[in-house]
Order: sequence, then C-alpha cells, then structure tokens
Amino acid sequence: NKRKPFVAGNWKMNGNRSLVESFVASLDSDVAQHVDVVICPPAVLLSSFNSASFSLGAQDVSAQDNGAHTGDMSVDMFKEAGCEYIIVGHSERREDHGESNALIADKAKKVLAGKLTPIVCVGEPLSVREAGNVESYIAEQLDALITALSVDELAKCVIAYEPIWAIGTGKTASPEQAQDVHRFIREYFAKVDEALANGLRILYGGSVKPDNAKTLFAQADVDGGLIGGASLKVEDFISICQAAN
Ligand code: G2H
Repeated sequence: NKRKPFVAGNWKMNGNRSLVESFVASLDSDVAQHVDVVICPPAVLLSSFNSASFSLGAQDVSAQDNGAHTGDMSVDMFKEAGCEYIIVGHSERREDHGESNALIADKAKKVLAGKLTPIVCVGEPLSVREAGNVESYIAEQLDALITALSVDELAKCVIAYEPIWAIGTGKTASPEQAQDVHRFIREYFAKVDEALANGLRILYGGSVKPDNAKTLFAQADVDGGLIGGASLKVEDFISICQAAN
C-alpha cells in the first residue's frame, strides 16, 4: 500500500525537560525519513522542544473555543505551541474523565476545523473481547465519528486501535488479532467511501516494543503505532520508528 508509516509517542503524564533534551539530541531526521514521527508530551513540555526532525502532538484538547473553561486547553493554543496532531479519545481519557463517543467526535471536529490532524483512539476492554463483541463495540465508536464528520474530514484523521487489555500491561495483541480489527476498521470506512478507507492510516497501540513492532507493522492494515511506555526511552522509540520504515 502507499500509506506513509506513522509512529507517535504518547508520553502520557511522564517526562521532563531532560527527557525532551535527549529526544531533541538523538531523534534526527534520518529516523523520520520514510515515517511520520510525532511526539505527544505533556502540554507543559511542548515549548521545550525545538527540533525540525519530528512533529509535535497534544494528548487531548477541549471541544470548546477559547473562553471560561478552567484547566482546559484549546486547539488554537496547541497550534500556537507548534502541534500538528492531537490525540482524542484515548481510553485513559474515556475512563478517567468519562469522555463519550459523541464528545470525542466533537473534539476531532474541532481539531480538523483548526487544520490540525486528530489521532482518534478506539479499542475494547477485555470483557468485550471475551464476550466476542469486539466488532460491534468498535463500530459504535466509529459511528460517532462517521456521523459527525464529512468524508473529507474523515480522510484527514488518523485512527489508532488500542485494545484496552493490551495497554501498559505488557500483553500485546498478537499480530493476527491486531490485523483482524484493523481490517474490520478499514472495511467499515470502506462502506462510507472506498478511497477514504484505502488512504486512512490506522495505528496499533498497546505495549508496542522494539521486539514486537516489526511483525505488528508488517500486517497489511497496520500503518504504524501509538507508543506509550516504549516512547519514554529514546533508543527504544527510535528502533520502533525504524521498524516502521
Ligand atoms: C496505549 C499505548 C500508547 P503503551 O495507551 O497510547 O501505551 O504502549 O504503554 O501500552
């Protein structure tokens, strides 16, 4: 396929200025030659980055415009801080902050209106997988997005499939499990528009490490990864980026 590989590091609530410095010093443009590389640090660290070798992203955003929303940050603010991407709907946001599918779709729409790219996360908890309901669960998450966004807008999104049972647990989905859901997601978008589905980048997330990245990324419908724990060590992150090459 002709989709450009994509690797995003999601630092979550981790990192400090010295970690920023190690990334700026070690992650050079060679790594990002054939791969779109993005780092999503905590918002307060964004201004410490000054590197042209990779892009910056935010981990979440408000669905509102600037105004009286204490503690929130807007698309405009992230844009000014140099972000090109914003993660929305991470399962930790859904769980810690009760974010609904509808709110996440609103956020994605807001990100697109600001001409940034949303990385929209979907994924099922273990109970849903054990009950055999993965596809209907993911379909419901995608429906909210498909309802809120036009085909042109959907085409500008990046999707991340992150099975919740594989997040930070060391339990990676097998390449086959990942591919099955990625194929399902692509086919689901193909019902909306074939070209959209073919061009859409779908990332896998959940305990991606240097030693499992290559086989995951080799799957036909896996276009890269959203990396948590392993994005906190620059050598590990670089080898994952290389695995996507
Ligand atoms: C899934 C992933 C990155 P980890 O949340 O978003 O984290 O790689 O630590 O499982």
